Amino acid sequence: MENKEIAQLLSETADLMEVAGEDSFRIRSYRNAAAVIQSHPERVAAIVVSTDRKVTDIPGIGKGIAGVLLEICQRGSFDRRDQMLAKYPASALELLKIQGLGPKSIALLYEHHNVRTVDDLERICREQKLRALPRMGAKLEEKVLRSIEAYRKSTGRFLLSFARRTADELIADFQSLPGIERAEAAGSLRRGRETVGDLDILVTGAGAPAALERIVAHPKSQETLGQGVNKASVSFGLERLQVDVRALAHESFGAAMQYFTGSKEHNVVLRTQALKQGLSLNEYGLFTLEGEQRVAGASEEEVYQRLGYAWIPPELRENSGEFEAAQNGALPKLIELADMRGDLHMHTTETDGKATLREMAEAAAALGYQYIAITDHSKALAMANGLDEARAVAFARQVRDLNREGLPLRVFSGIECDILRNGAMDLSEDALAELDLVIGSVHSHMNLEPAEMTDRLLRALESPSIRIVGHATGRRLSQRNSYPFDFEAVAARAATREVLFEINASPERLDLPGHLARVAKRKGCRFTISTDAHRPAHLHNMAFGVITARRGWLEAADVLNTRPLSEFESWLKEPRT
Ligand code: DGT
Ligand code: CA
Ligand code: CA
Ligand code: ZN
Repeated sequence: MENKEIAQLLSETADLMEVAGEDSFRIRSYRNAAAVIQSHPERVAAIVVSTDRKVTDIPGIGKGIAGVLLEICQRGSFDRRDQMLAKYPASALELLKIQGLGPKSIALLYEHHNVRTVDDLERICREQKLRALPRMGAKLEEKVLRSIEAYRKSTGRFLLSFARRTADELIADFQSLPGIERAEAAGSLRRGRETVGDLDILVTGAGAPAALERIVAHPKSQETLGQGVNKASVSFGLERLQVDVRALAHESFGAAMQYFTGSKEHNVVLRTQALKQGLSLNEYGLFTLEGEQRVAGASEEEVYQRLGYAWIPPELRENSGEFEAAQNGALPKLIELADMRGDLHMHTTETDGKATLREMAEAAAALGYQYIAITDHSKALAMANGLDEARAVAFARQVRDLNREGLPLRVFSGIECDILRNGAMDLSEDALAELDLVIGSVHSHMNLEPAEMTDRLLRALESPSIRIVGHATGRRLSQRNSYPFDFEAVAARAATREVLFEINASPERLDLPGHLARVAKRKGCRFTISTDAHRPAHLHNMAFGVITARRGWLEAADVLNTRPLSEFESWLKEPRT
């Protein structure tokens, strides 16, 4: 069993114990152990079962937890967890994912109204019974209903980053089998959607049938959902991500990639187009209607070309104008990861980051960047120890000195300055002017009326210092919807003020989403793509930001931090009013 899975069992149990109102000391010990195990560099399960090592040698793991770990390794669960699951249905864990509801509220709802599932919860809210409970109220009832809606939208879907990781793991596994020619992911993952419903993996070569055997027998496969000659489906990992694996003949690979990449809407148009030309298109190839002769299928390019289109990048296959563009030679030359020259949003130990400026600079230099901006938080984010004016100015000076002393790449002093509720910047313009780069972001008061939120953002755009709007919609994938506001009005003003939109590459955000980036581009906006890294490993998330930009039809020229250092510096020095 992997560390992550063990950690999950422990923290789920802690959650349920909290609902049960149990001793907080025990709860904390499970939570702490979960954190320790999750970040332990070695597989804890291996230590538990080894004869010459003791799991209690890991700092933070005591005798009690050691016993629990042994039980988990022996039978995949432990006493306490079984007790909790006997008391509360596993669906109570789901209730904890509804924003605005803590364990105490869930316990109350369970006690008074036998709320066991999200459906139960919704009914109780609609019947206005939640507001009558102690410390609740009508406002919370509304909030919970909105959270349920957000949760339903997200549920059953997985973050792109997680889907990518799982697919890469499986593809590497398949490729280690003999006789595998190609193994690739299709579906929404290949289109770069921000969340993915299930994985679609296609395999060719003499070894392809063995890949189907392999996925069914995989130690992490929880359940076989279907198994045939050409296809196997399993539910994979503790997260129960569905994985569909298809074995294909070499000459069908292109047609199959095309078909299973989708989207459905895109494929409908392409099939219709084929029929108009007397051809039929399916996952095996492109065929003549009479005689059923194959005219294309080994590669996607030949399928598109035979039908009169240039090859369409997967990120554009949403039936939103890509066919016209592909017919007229008007497809964009989409931005690529290799175009990126810098990363303009990251945090350090100065606020809530986990690494120092120098560590972040070294990690960024290793990625081949020419420059970065360090953009720690401002004082309104007190929880993150945000910078006040004095600290911000001192930080700018410190960065100037460090650059002189020598850094592995050029570092700019920046700040991610909070946009306050009224649209004012959190720090004085005098202080902001000392910094090289100012990102303005909303982190609070996200439940304003749309008109008020629009005004707030419009006012922020009037700041002489703001150069970039950070994660403009505020969404948190699977957790929180965007706050509603008039995006087009804000984009139009941003274009006039020459303030850029960030595409935040953090997998939980991917904000702006692709479709809004496209809207903003039409309004004349330009962009940055940055990771919002809180530790060096997060710098790799740039890839997800670039995919999101591609879904917004963006080219390298639309994105400021594809520019070489000299050009970026002249942009920084442009006079502002
Ligand atoms: P997802 O998994 O919900 O994130 O989205 P997709 O796009 O990966 O959808 P999925 O896994 O149901 O199907 C993969 C692709 O197969 C889909 O994008 C288009 C293609 N496809 C074409 N026709 C059909 C059809 O009739 N049914 C299904 N299920 N897929 C189809
Ligand atoms: Ca899929
Ligand atoms: Ca599928
Ligand atoms: Zn932020």
